[in-house]
Amino acid sequence: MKLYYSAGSCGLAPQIALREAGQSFDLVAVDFKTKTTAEGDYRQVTPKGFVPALKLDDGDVITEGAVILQWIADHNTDHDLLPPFGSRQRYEALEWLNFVATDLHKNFAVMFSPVLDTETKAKFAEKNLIGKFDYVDRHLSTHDYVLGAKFTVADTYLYNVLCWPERVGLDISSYASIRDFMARMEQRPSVRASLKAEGLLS
Ligand SMILES: N[C@@H](CCC(=O)N[C@@H](CS)C(=O)NCC(=O)O)C(=O)O
Repeated sequence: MKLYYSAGSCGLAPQIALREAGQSFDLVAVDFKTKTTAEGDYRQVTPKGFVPALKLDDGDVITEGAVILQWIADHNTDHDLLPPFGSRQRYEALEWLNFVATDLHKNFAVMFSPVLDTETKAKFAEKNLIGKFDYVDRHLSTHDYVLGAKFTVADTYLYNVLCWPERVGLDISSYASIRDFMARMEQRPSVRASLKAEGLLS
């Protein structure tokens, strides 16, 4: 199995999930500018050109981070990375995956845009991100992980995007529960190993 990623991007969450699932995998770095990897043209792997992509041993390729996370959980059920099919808790986890993908991840994408100026980005963040950090912080003030005591793949995605505020000039240090969540996640061997593999931790 191969996980296509780029250091510091949204490929971190599936990498953490694969490690939590005890899966062996190879990491393949993608150059965003040229859309190439050491293997060649990344668009041959996925015409979307985005990371993450998970290539299975039979050559099948799964894309979309939130879906890759569900695939990892559903193919490693002994690791309890998502609640059982049909349970209310499963839909709560899926709500979070969707919220992170659409309301956090994609709003962060605007903050990384090279075509917007700093002032526009600050206004955008004020309207589209800050209130969401308030919501996440409030939730985490009563939940160690997204679903409570139990770690799921939703935590990997939330952790992944909450690594980004500093990089886009947003100070979220006043959110104590987010800070505690990040520290809790960083105690997990899977997170530390993933950060190391991406060169983000020595
Ligand atoms: N819809 C995709 C979006 C993934 C995405 O935005 N990936 C970014 C990195 S976080 C990317 O590959 N960007 C490549 C580029 O900007 O050239 C998903 O949810 O997985």
